[in-house]
Amino acid sequence: MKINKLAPGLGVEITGVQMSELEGEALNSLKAQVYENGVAVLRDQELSPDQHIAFAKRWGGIDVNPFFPTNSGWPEIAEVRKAEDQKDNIGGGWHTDHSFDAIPAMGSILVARELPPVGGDTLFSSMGAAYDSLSDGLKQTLGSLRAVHSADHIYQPDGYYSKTDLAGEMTGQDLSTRAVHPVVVRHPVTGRKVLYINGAFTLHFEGWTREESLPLLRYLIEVGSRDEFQCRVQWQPGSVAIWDNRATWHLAMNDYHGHRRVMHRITLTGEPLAA
Ligand SMILES: O=C(O)CCC(=O)C(=O)O
Ligand SMILES: [Fe+2]
Repeated sequence: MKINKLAPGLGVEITGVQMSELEGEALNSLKAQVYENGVAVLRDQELSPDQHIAFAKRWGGIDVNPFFPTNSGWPEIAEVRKAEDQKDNIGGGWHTDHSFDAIPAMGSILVARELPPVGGDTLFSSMGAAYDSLSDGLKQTLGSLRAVHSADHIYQPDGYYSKTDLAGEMTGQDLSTRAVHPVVVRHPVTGRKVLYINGAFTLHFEGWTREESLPLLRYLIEVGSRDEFQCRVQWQPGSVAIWDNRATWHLAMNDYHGHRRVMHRITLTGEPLAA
């Protein structure tokens, strides 16, 4: 396994292994890379949908995402698609997946299936580094706060994703989502303190109004999206990214209009979060 850093603060590129063959100690060292670095991109993978599912099961549990179109025949796989004539993309703003669940998904395994000729990169940002950069005073204030998360404004039929592929999936389902989490979470594996709010799903601090919360939320979102905490994954045929939702945010670049992009995603089960 050859490992190169993608940026000083987070992200590694891994070559020289086939995920489909990884188990035991080798799988554990890949897991450690993801937990320590937030995101790992593996190159030159030959991974069929069945092998994608088998790998995710060896990692841990699979959360079937109720909001995404499944790839016919593989309910565990969500398709993240953008058509040639589509303008809005999925994941185009900074977010972490599933913070609106009581036990948010640990992370995802995203496989490139159809890529635009250029563009369509995914950016990641380190929430450990963002937290570390704050003053002791703000850290102390945030340490006593919890925040309310929901995705109702995104997945409801008139929500933000009604202009994407997800629209058709959303009819007739109970889509109400709500969870409360500490604003600063101790990463369940590394023990590192991470900032756990995000621009897509965090509505307000518990016990505060939305209006009162917005100035501080906006400030934290600005800090979390600074260049110095980011890395960029440039996809190639055969690339697979595995990321940790607790340690990172991500953003899918929407700079390839007129071209199709199809990714296969499996969401990994997480564990309860605590301060
Ligand atoms: O398409 C991508 O690069 C990422 C989209 C996204 O936000 C996700 O799959 O969670
Ligand atoms: Fe996402």
